[in-house]
Amino acid sequence: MTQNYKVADIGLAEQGKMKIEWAEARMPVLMTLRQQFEQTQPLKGQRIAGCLHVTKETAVLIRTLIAAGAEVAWSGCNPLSTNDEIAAALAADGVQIYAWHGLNRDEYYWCIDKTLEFQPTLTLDDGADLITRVHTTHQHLIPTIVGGTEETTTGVHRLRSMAAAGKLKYPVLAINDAETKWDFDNVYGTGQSTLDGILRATSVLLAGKNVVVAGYGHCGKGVAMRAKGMGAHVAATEIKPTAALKAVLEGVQVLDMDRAARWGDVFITATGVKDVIVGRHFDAMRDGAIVCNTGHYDCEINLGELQQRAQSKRTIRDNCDEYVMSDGRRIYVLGDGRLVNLACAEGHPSEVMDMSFANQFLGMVLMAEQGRKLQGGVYDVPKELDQRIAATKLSTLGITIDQLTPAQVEYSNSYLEGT
Ligand code: RBV
Repeated sequence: MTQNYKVADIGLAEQGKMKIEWAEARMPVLMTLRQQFEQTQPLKGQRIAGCLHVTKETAVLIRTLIAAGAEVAWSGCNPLSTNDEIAAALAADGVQIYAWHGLNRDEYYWCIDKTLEFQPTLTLDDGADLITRVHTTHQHLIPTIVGGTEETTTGVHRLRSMAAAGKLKYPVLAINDAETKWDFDNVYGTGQSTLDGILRATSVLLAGKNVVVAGYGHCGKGVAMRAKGMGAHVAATEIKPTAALKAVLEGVQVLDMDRAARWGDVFITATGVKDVIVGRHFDAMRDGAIVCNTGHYDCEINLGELQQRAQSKRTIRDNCDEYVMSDGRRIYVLGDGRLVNLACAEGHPSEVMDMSFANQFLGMVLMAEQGRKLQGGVYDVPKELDQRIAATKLSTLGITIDQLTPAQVEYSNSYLEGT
């Protein structure tokens, strides 16, 4: 029998299974959906190709998709985010998975292409690399794909550009834009896990440090909030006037990067744009500066320009490279400038991924049922689905909320009531 997986070490499966069990106990919404849809099998007959970080939380999503009837083939969506124990556990359970930590660019696309050999009917993306691959090298698959989903801000942005150019050939749900995704995952998930990654890679004291957050979107805001909570002085850099103003009114000083480069001890990029920190910024940084990225792609920090300036480079701790400049200053780069929360820690906590992946799961069900009727393009997650996920999360937390009385409904719909 040919092996339908490629992972680092299948012998790690038992550790992986325990980690998945740990996550399952913290993802009650997804587990509720699993129980519900095991009966009705809405994904029966669907072949799902997924390209999303291979973490314990993703494993819970994969198990839920399978429980609802789908066949699944999976690859990671970042060379450094695969947890090898989880990949082994999934392979041991019979999932077609092609993912290992530290793969190179060619191997990365080889893994994605393996999942496309499986001729998916649905695609599930984080960063849109899989959809892009379908639309460039595997266009023959488009007629049999009914729809897709996209997890993250950067991916949704790419897909909207593709759709505007008339190039997106099947419907894709923008999971990122669901309120139960961006308002929680991007803020609290990124906030905590980014600091978790920095601390695991460096173990520095954050209290009293000058922390520069590049980009004050939902992710940057979450990181800034948590860094402040740890006692750091926080500054943000921005290109969007309204975002910069929000930072100011939330007590975060705003600097341009040239000034921030001189001021900061720790730099975290969260912009989704390339070349946010470049050579002249490295020239201005103080000795011991720590630089990392929490945006989807690794282009935010221009490591080529750092490399050119550096006299030497060594890995001084796990996931922490020391670059020594010609004047003796040392600059530390974490996780090769890739998503620091996934490269250096475990990604977002299970409790928050519970809601993101409930959206992914229900998004897949929706696309299986309705994708055929939709044109190519980017679609929003229906509002009622968002509220349903939030309501389930609340009930699993044992929290009850009020309901409008008929009189209150009438009041809120009336335009005649005044003082
Ligand atoms: N992300 N997934 C995890 N633990 O599985 N952590 C973070 C996990 C996702 C998150 O939803 C974000 O939008 C995306 O990674 C960025 O690639």
